[in-house]
Amino acid sequence: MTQGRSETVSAEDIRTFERDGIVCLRNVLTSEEVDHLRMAVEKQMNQLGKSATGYDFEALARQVWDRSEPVETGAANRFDMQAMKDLVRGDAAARPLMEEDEANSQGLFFYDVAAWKWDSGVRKVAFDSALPGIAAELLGANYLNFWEDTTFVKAPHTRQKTAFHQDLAYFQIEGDQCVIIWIPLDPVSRSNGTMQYVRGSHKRGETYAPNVFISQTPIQSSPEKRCPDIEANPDQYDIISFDVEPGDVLIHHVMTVHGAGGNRSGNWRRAVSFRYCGDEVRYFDRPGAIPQVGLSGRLMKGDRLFSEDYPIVWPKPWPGFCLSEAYGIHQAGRE
Ligand SMILES: O=C(O)CCC(=O)C(=O)O
Repeated sequence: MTQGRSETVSAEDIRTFERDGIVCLRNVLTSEEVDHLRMAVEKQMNQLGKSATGYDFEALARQVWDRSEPVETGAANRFDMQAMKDLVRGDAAARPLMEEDEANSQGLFFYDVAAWKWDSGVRKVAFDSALPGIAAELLGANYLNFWEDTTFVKAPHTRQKTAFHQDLAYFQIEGDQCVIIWIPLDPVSRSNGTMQYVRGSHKRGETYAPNVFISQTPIQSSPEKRCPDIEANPDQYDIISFDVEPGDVLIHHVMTVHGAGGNRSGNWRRAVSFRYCGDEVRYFDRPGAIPQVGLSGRLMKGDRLFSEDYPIVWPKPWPGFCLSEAYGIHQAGRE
């Protein structure tokens, strides 16, 4: 592969991405790469209750709507869940975004972030797979920084939907040269919560406040407007979704509005999403953006993302260069 041209993205894919704000690419990751991610997700899930960053949003939703006892989050301290509960309960327009499910079991909507910081397998895929080249090409970026990975798992019979939202205002960035690559680790279709995208919504020129995933309720500190209630009026929107297999990826623009159904099936729906920013993006400590974990704190408003927090993953110093290994040496040297 020559630098700047990816063998897995065609001119038609680029047109689709620019027009729709979403493109599905098939067979991009190898089974070994998918396995690296599965193993990292398993480790994250085993740490639920013990890690600082792992949450079960289905449990939060149950407590919001059942008005039950405080949310038990163990060692997780990234969010103030009681404040989230109060926020949703205080929102007159909020309502449960739950699938009807006969099994009505206690599902699990697992959420975690930043496995790249401690897992070499995630770094291998984030830095050294075909993904950085594809992202750079779709964005027309000269270079690319890796922003973060996020894990979204819906266990069998998880009723909680992912509320429709737009990603920009979740991130401490200015500029929209950014893509999100959603990577299924199981076969995913409508029945177990494939992603749904409002086609062309990246071109509306509107920024929406982040919400709390279980409800459209906006994060209070964001000055942006509330995302329209797409769940209540799906026919008014051009919503597209894709049945995907492990190895496929769904790539959306940071302004594209998207959400997902719950998992009504008896199968798992594990996914990881990677976020990449191009050279036009600048750091901006955006009010209402979700706090990131373990940052060096070196970047100021208006800075390029040059920092150990956001490694440059494209272009490579030379073809075949293995950035994840170099990063591992850098990390080891610091311990
Ligand atoms: O997997 C999900 O349910 C949501 C994923 C998402 O919103 C994202 O990757 O930006």
